[in-house]
Amino acid sequence: MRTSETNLAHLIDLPVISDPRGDLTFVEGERHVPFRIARVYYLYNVPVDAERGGHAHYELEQVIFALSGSFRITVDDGRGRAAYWLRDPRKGLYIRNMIWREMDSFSQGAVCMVLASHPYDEGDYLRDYKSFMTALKAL
Ligand code: T46
Repeated sequence: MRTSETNLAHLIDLPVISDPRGDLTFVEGERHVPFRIARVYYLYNVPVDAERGGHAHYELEQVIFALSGSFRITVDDGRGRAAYWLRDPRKGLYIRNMIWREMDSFSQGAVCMVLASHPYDEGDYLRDYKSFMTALKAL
């Protein structure tokens, strides 16, 4: 696993095993990603003009992959923003808790897979930017 760091998020490079039959990439919780994987979900049939995300999580950590196609993720820690283009299925974006994220610019047919540290819990979401900033200040 190789990572490139920023304060807001970092990219994780997964292993790839290539042979004449194609490429194989695998991921193991607590080895390639820094948490036990409790949930996997994926986004597909996303219209190219769709905007997803627009929230943060109190506790949830995630690693986000573009299994096919590409899209942009903008991350925000309340002090600064950074944008990442995901387009390589071997590279995942690790986003810790208390980071606002927005996703857009999906290519036609893009497939986004997300590995998550916890089961789904709507109570873990901050879906309003002002509430996110207030929660950050309370930390
Ligand atoms: C994130 C980005 C990358 C469930 O019932 N179970 C689930 O595991 C998920 C992820 C969602 N849902 C429900 C909650 C909403 O009623 O599915 C509906 C759509 O979810 P949401 O609007 O949160 O979808 P996105 O694409 O904006 O955000 C999702 C994740 O929720 C979020 O954690 O970081 O993908």
